[in-house]
Amino acid sequence: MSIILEEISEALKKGKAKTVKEKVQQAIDEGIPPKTILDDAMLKSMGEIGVKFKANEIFVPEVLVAARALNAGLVILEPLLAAQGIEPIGTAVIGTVRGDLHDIGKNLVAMMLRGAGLEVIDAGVDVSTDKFLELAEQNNAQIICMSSLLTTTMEATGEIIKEMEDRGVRNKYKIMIGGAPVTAEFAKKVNADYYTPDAATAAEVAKEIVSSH
Ligand code: B1M
Repeated sequence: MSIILEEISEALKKGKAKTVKEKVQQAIDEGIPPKTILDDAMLKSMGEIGVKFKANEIFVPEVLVAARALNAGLVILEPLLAAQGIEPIGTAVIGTVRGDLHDIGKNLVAMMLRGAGLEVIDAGVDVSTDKFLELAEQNNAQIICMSSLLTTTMEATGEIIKEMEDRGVRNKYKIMIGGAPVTAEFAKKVNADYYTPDAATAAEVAKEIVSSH
């Protein structure tokens, strides 16, 4: 890997957003293709962050600063990638379900999905069935991701899936659910397609879903 790509990678892993932004610009000025910068420096190092996070070698704050650094570089790369017709690998809509205002975990999942190369439409918190479906439809999403942190709102996840079934649109999307009280058993009970315990696993599974879609 060229020195500049290594520098971007290191700065991203250390969460140095300003350095990432400057070095990404420098790499572009040196003629390195935006896709190479994205894949070989940024997504690769974000993937490494995910692996360490999963192994409890680093924690939420480190992931958040790395994700912020990733976003700083993406601001420069995205218009160039779009101009070259380089598409994200897939699209996911993510939100915290209705009645629930917790968004730290949901934001982490969104960042990891972006880090895996997906376009992520963030519906925010307290998200209704209508909102999930409207955004999924508008953006041709393949995946709907629902987060819930309360034992009460976890039930809303099941209700939203049931409402999707009643409207005949359930099978248009793969549904992934997660959040502290959610389990694989619960996901099965409410007919979600996937349960993932953390943001890094969510990104891995999302990547698999869109590549087999
Ligand atoms: Co609240 N809260 N809170 N809270 N809060 C909990 C969840 C609670 C366990 C605290 C406790 O009592 N010990 C408890 C829930 C109890 C229960 O239901 N059994 C609780 C409660 C009761 C409440 C209120 C009802 C309190 C009140 O007002 N009486 C209230 C509810 C408001 C509402 O939502 N309607 C409330 C409010 C709040 C704050 C606003 C103060 C704040 C939220 C701020 C914010 O999010 N912007 C807050 C916080 C911060 C917490 C705790 C302390 C931390 C949650 C968090 O962000 N964790 C929490 C206690 C705790 O967990 N220690 C608590 C860090 C985050 C990275 O983890 O979100 O689990 P988490 O995400 C993980 C995984 O779960 C997973 O990936 C992430 C990591 O990789 N994941 C997914 C998450 N979503 C996923 C989706 C996926 C896949 C994986 O696929 C789609």
